[in-house]
Amino acid sequence: MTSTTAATRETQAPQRTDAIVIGAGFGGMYAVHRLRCEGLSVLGLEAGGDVGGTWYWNRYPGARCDVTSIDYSYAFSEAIEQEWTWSETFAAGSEILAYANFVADRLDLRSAYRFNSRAQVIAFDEARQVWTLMTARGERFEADHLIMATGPLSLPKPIDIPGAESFRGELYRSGKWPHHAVDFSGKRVGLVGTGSSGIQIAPVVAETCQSLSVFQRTPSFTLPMRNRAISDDFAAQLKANMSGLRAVARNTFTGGVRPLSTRPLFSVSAEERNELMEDAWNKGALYFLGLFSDLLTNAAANEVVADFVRGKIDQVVDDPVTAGKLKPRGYPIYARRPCLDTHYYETFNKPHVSLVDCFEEPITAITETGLRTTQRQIDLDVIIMATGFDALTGPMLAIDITGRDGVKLSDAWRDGPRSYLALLMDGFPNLFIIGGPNGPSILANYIRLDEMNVDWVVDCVLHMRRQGLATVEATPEAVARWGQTVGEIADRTLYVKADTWYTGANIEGKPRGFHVFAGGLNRYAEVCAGVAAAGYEGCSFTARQSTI
Ligand code: N01
Repeated sequence: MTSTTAATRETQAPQRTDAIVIGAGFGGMYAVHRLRCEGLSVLGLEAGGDVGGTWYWNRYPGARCDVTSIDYSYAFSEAIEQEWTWSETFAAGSEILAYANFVADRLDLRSAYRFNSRAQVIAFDEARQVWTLMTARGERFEADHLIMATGPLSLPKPIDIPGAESFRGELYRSGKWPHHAVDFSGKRVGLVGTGSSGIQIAPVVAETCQSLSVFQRTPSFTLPMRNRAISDDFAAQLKANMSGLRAVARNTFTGGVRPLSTRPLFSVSAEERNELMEDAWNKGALYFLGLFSDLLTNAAANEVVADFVRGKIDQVVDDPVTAGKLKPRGYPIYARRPCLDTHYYETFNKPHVSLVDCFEEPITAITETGLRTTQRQIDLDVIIMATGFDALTGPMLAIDITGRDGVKLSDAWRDGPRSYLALLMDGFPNLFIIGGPNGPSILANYIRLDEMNVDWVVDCVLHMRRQGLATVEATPEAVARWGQTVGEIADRTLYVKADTWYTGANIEGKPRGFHVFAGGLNRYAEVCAGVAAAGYEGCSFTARQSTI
């Protein structure tokens, strides 16, 4: 872009719509659709080149959702449910992206969006009661309502190992994977990071590369996904029973139809629970995750299950030293996001795959020819950084947002994110968040949460229009009360016992805290519906100013 073009854009009158939706992931797409259905003018902005959100960016080999495809899909349209057929129980990233594209085509969503448009500076103009926005390309827009559907995991963590620019080979990041095919054959590959992304990447890359070195710092607990093809018969049965499945899912803790138990671990004998765990392990993670009710509240029960999984690592991995290093210790199972894998532990039995323990030998630099640890230089042709995200708050804080009285979001969230129901804030009128911090967020089925949040937001906007109201925001008291509720529930769980991206521990200098509502999606839905039914209790509105 020439500077003249940028200057011209800055002097042009900004385009004005009723609402701006930031993000073309599942939350943003549904927000655009619902607002348009209600007759509002909507502009969608998306930094990527097309729809899909996380699935647009995370195209790494082996990418697959750890929520079943039947749950990880929209429920708002029966027609779409009937027209789309999933091919596997856990869909691959490419199939989910194809689904996002199918929905975008079906509902003509792209016509509302500007792609390759990254929102950069956003400010509330109090005199005019309007949000003003400028993109990284200098385009300017205005709207009454601003809907942040920026996602919890859309900002990759910066590479914190020095020397990346000096590497002469190929360097990829799992969260910003290129759109072209990457050929690993005959190449020495180094994979840094063993969270959900790294654990999915390793087995696939190991199939074709010359050698794979997996750089592991904190070992993750991972469970066998046991993904299966969905037969035509089963797909037909699912479609025939979709409304019932959706009703069940809506009333669960996670928003999915997976099995859940009310049985505390120590309520059954050691022999019986071993049989239960063995059976569930063989059936797959979906069953294993729902075995006992108290794993996140009872440390002793948690340790029994953690030990079972460690025992499985011993059974699968041939080399006892490697098996020992792969075993997670020092934090409760499920306090970090449990990973679901396909042959991850088995991958370490391949002669060309090795594990580098970054606790014993931390990586000190990326060099011209590979990675250097405190003990040696490992020469590589390809480095894959699967090192995670500045999660939950990072994507919104990456935008320069200024609310009422010139208050910056970065100041309002200096000690951690503050919000009411994860939907509204105080001091940021008409700014709505979809899937935001302090909500069920990453503990829930995200698409169910997106739909729930969008419906609440759109209903609130319609309420305002009916009542002649100009702005809505949360009261400071409601924000404080909600923060306390979220904190009290978190403190009763083991989530707070691990250093994870859940708590901000993966980003240096980030305020620590578990800013996720751990009371269940079903409970959260009740609370949000109750607030709306009580006339938006905890919210303050201003009336529309007369123009006469
Ligand atoms: O990121 P992570 P992710 N040197 O933060 C390591 C979702 N997701 O992209 O823990 C060496 O979990 C870091 O080590 P440590 C899902 O919610 C879902 O894998 O900091 N290592 C860790 O091992 C998931 O939880 C799906 O000690 C370094 C890893 O990098 C979330 O995204 C698939 C390092 C980062 O793991 C994030 O997963 C993928 C360094 N300097 C993602 N810096 C599915 O649906 C970081 N690490 C299946």
